[in-house]
Amino acid sequence: MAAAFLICGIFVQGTQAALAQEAAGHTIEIHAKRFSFVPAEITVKKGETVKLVITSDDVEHALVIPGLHVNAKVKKGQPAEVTITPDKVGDFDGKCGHFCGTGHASMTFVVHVTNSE
Ligand SMILES: [Cu+2]
Repeated sequence: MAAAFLICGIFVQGTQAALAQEAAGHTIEIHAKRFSFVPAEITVKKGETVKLVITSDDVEHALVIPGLHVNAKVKKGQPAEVTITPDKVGDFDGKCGHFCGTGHASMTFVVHVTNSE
């Protein structure tokens, strides 16, 4: 009886840890700087939850990815966090959504969403 409880306890603990990891997904750090995002493209799997942490290295920027419903203001000294779980395979174009100077239009970003297999 005691042994059964013990095994059960270990199993539950392991499952909770796995679930917590799954929910958290993984984090991708992106830096915004006149006039580019670094990295300028990322690849994520369909159905996978990914947290994007966007940091400005100079002035205010924004990361806008219409196809993934992302619109994040990125103020200097205030990293922005966005969580995405893409449900479609494809390439989703993003760009800077806050005018930041002459090269603003060249601040592009791409999310490649691939099949989970
Ligand atoms: Cu800009």
